[in-house]
Amino acid sequence: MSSLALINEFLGQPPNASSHGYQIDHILEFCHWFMGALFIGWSAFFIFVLIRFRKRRQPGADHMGVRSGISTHLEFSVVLIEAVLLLGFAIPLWAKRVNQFPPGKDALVVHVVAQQFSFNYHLPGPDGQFGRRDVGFVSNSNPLGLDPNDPAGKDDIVTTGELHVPVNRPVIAELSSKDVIHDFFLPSMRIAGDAIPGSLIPIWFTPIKTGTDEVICGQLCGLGHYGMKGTLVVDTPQDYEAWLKERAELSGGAQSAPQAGAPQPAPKPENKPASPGAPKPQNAGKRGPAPSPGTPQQPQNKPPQPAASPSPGQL
Ligand SMILES: [Cu+2]
Repeated sequence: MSSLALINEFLGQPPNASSHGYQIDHILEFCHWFMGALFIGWSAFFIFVLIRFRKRRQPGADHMGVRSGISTHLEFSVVLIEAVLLLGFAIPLWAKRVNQFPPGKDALVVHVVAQQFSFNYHLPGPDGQFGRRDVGFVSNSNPLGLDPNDPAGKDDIVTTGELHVPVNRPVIAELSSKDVIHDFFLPSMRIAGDAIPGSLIPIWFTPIKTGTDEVICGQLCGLGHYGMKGTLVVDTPQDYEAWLKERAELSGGAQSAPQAGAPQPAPKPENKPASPGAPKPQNAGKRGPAPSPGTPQQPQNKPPQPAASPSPGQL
């Protein structure tokens, strides 16, 4: 870290590992110094007026108040600096995060499905197509409810706890949740996004350093929240290919051709009259238990290609 990152270091920020993170670090660093300067300035002013206008020296109240314009100028400067920070830096940075998604074919698209108390990852495998997911298929061995009858899902990769991504390639993570609201937070990537049941919320970042980083849940989500951590491993392209191959072999064994009488989805929530406010698909505000982790829904922030998958052969 440079000497300009003293406060970030003091606050325990892990070193930045994403392409946009330095901008966030600059804003954080500047805001802290600015707030520090304001704190010292206002404190000094407060002490000054306590002494200057003490009763012994100023027995009668002065109803005219300050005659010079200096306080107006000072306050205006503070407002101006804050406006520049907000309009010039914070809002453009945020707008780029939510509006300018990289094209799906250039990016690695991964579905992140949070649950109490871990993160599951769904990758499309060599064919670049995400297999269908249905809540009816969810079991201990199939945490995301991958449909064993869907050919597109045969080569899909599902992992829990650890996600590998290649360095220098944009990653689009589409967030959803199986139970309550979680928050997929990658401190070293300077990015976070809420994982909300019934919604698909995309976030994106480009890792620029290989290494192992922490993934944490940034939303109090239950008793086990403190332990809801995972690992993000940023690999060289070669290591990433090797990991993909290894995972594909592993999941190929686990999710190979369904046996005769392949499982059919269990009754859907629609068939459960007990469920209050019977779920309507795409009703993001719906209440009720166990939303489907995989039912395709419209992303709220609309990346250019919601169901975007890397083109075949890229993985
Ligand atoms: Cu959580």
